[in-house]
Amino acid sequence: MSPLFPALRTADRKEALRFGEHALTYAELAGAAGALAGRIAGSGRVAVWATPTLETAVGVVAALLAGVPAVPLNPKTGERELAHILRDSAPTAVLAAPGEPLPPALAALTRIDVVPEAGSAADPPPAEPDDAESPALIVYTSGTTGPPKGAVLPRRAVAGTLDALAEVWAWTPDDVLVHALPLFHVHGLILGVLGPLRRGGSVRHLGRFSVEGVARELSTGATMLFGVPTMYHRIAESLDTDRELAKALAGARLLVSGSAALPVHDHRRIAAATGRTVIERYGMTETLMNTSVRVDGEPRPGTVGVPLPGVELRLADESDGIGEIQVRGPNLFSGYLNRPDATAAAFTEDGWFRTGDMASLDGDGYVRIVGRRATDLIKSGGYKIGAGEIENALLDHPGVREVAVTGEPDADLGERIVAWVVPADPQSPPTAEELAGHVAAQLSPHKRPRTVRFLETLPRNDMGKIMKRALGNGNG
Ligand code: MCA
Ligand code: AMP
Repeated sequence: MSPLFPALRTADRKEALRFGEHALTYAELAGAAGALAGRIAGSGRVAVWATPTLETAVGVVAALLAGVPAVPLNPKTGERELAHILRDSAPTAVLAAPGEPLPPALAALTRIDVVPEAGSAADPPPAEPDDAESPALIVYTSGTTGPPKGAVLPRRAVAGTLDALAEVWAWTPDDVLVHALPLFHVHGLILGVLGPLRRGGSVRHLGRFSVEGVARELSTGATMLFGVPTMYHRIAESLDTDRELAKALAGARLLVSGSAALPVHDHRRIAAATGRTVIERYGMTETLMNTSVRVDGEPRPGTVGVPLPGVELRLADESDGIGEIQVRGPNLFSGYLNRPDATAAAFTEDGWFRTGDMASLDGDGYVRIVGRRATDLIKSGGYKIGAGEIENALLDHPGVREVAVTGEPDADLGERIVAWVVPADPQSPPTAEELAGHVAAQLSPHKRPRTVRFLETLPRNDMGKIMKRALGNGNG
């Protein structure tokens, strides 16, 4: 297979990566990542402590150059989830920024500091593995029940999805991407960092999202923005009062939203203030990108566009024009790590991947996502979160006797996690803050319930199964 990053071979002085004050040219990145690749070559798997920093980008590129599968870790992962991921992925080493404190769970691993200034551009980076099927990244993603599963993403899928996007977005080396997404998921890491590097373009990462940061970068040379709907919602909220922001967005070449549906209301507000239509693309950790509105196609808010080149898409078990999206193509993962059962269950007998997303098709093939098959999956802030994992964590809290978790509509987050709790002692129930803190510490802060409602009993059917649909206006 040809190299993932051709621009590292012709390493020049063009800026590749910028994180705040810290930047690297292609020549510097080739030097730093090449030197690190030499150090980690032959390691089984490496974990990457994925803070939103230059070090994370260099560490992941080094792993890809060395052909060592990288497991990006959310640095805010709580104890229980981190222990699970480490047990499951069994990395031999962890790559981290020098001085970055690491939790005790990582103490048994060899720590390798990522030094962006290291290495010499004079030494060419090592040859990348030829095998297109060799695993590039293992990205953890939640299901309805149980702990997150590691999606094994081969080099073929990473290259294929990025090249398909380049075609439909006319993405070139001249593009400068701005984003503020976390670097432990597909959106922020593969699309947001590896995408520009594969094209030989540039990326500027804001460290953390702010509307001001987006406006600043788009008015000083950035050409594209990638964000989740929560970010576009916050941008839409600011547009009325911020002329500079509207001007900056109007000047962008491409505004792309994904990871969850961008409400048509926010589409309209942004279009009205900037004259620009946000383009939506639809993907999944296991499939990388499936569809997108094309830059030369008709923008159609409320749809996620058409299948990407090379991706086959069908609707299964259609009723009233709505069916489950199933896909096939070079963009797909190789399977879940250590989970042949779950991998088999994810595919149909004839080899199509079941996304669990329900959609209809416009006459000309544009895909409209209308919901999800499993109501126990919640999308909050663009993060996929399983109700079951939160319920399990809450059941471990001594103040909780019974619990059900649902998602409720939220203008900012898309969906908000709601925990319905029967307290162990009705006289002194735990506080909502305590329960949110417990989930944040065990799983991850973005999985914490934003609302806690106390009940005397949970509604159950004759079989004893909790009837989530009977809980408030939850979608469960
Ligand atoms: C709050 N915090 C807490 C607690 N409460 N920490 C510990 N205990 C607590 N009880 C902290 C958080 O750690 C965080 O810290 C801060 O408070 C705010 O957290 P949060 O509420 O999560 O932030 P937010 O303001 O709601 O964030 C909105 C966001 C975020 C920036 C839009 O949701 C986000 O980055 N979303 C992106 C998700 C994403 O990339 N999804 C891609 C996966 P601190 O202030 O230090 O941060 S989907 C994918 O990849 C597929 C392929 C696709 O299609 O794209
Ligand atoms: P994740 O498993 O975190 O990779 O999230 C994948 C899921 O995000 C998909 O199965 C969809 O439900 C959802 N998703 C991603 N992009 C979009 C989009 N543009 N519109 C609606 N849902 C989306």
